Amino acid sequence: MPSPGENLRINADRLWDSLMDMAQIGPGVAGGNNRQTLTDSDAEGRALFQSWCEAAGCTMGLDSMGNMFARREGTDPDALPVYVGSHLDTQPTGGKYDGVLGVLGGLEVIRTLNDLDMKTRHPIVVTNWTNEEGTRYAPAMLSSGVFAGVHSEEWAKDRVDAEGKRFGDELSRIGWEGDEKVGARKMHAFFELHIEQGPILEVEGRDIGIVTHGQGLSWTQVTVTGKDSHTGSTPMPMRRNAGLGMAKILQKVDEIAWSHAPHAVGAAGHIDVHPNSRNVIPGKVVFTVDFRSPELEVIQDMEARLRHDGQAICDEMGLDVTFEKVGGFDPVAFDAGCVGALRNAAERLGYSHQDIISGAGHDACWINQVAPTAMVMCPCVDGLSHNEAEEITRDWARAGADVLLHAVVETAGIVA
Ligand code: HGY
Ligand code: MN
Ligand code: MN
Repeated sequence: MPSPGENLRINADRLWDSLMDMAQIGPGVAGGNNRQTLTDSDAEGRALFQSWCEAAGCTMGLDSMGNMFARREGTDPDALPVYVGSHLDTQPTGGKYDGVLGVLGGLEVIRTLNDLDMKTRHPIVVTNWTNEEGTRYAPAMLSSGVFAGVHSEEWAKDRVDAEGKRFGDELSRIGWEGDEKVGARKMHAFFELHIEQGPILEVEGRDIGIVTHGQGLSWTQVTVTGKDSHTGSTPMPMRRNAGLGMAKILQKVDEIAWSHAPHAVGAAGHIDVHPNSRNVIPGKVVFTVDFRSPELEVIQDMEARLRHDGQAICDEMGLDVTFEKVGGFDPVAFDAGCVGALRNAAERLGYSHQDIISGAGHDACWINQVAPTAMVMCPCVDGLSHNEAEEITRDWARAGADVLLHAVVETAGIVA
């Protein structure tokens, strides 16, 4: 089958307009987005996405985890579809492009093929995965994980948020729980376009990152228990300060990550202090340690040292401590064929590019377990993401979507 010509390009203004229109839904307080999963704004964003897909002639599917599928027919209805997509949910102080660029970049592929009345042998399906972020409901990439058979649907639907609201109940409440059995769909391939969420591509002056691997992730929830008491009248030797115990453990987390420089990273982004009152020694602190590395044995070493050193710190301070693994996945190597299709596309289109390892986790990391999968990245300004000031340029969005278009079309097979 013919390769797409180098003049096959997306409509960059249309893509940008759609990104800006979607950004109006679930606005943040500083120019970004707070469109957290299974909220009313998530439902609103889903409805807008569905209206665009239907306007583009797609037929819609919805599975029992709320994963959305917009299908453009191919000439061979029996051929497994090429899937393309990402996520529309955001962090509470999220940006306009994390995830959204991949979903709307996939829709732009469909829109461009419609403009040109181009046919492909394999159908193409644009996907919105529910709860990629894992911020309201841990773990991250929850629904693509259920789709890939990593989590059971029952376990996923029993996850609760900070207010005790159950995932399954919230999915049903917003009206986006489908009848389709999650994971029943079979894929010819899956491609995901995503912003880098780090500084490498911008610093190197590259338009495109060809993602060969995704680093592994480990989330350990730590609960330190001491004793609530008065910050003024409790003598220092009598204190059982869970907050201080957490501080010492987080210092150790930083040391552990640095000990595996330059690739390993570690921090805690989620911290709940109880009772969180100005004049009460914290009697209980719950926090999640996020370790990542491209090497599995490094992740395992960091997890083990957290437990060992954290226990020693708490023993010495007379504190109780528990450790619970609440999320994680091994480092990922993406499909060489799909990676090659993306790299050939960047070459053909004349975009500067380099291979890169993804620092963030993505739905593609799980889908890679059930279908040939690869990712393409574009830079983001100052490498900033998970921040309302997240920004990209129109040209970076164009480059990423052009490369995605070529790889998807080539993999789906152009029917002249
Ligand atoms: O945590 C991650 O890497 C992703 O942004 N959910
Ligand atoms: Mn993302
Ligand atoms: Mn994210």
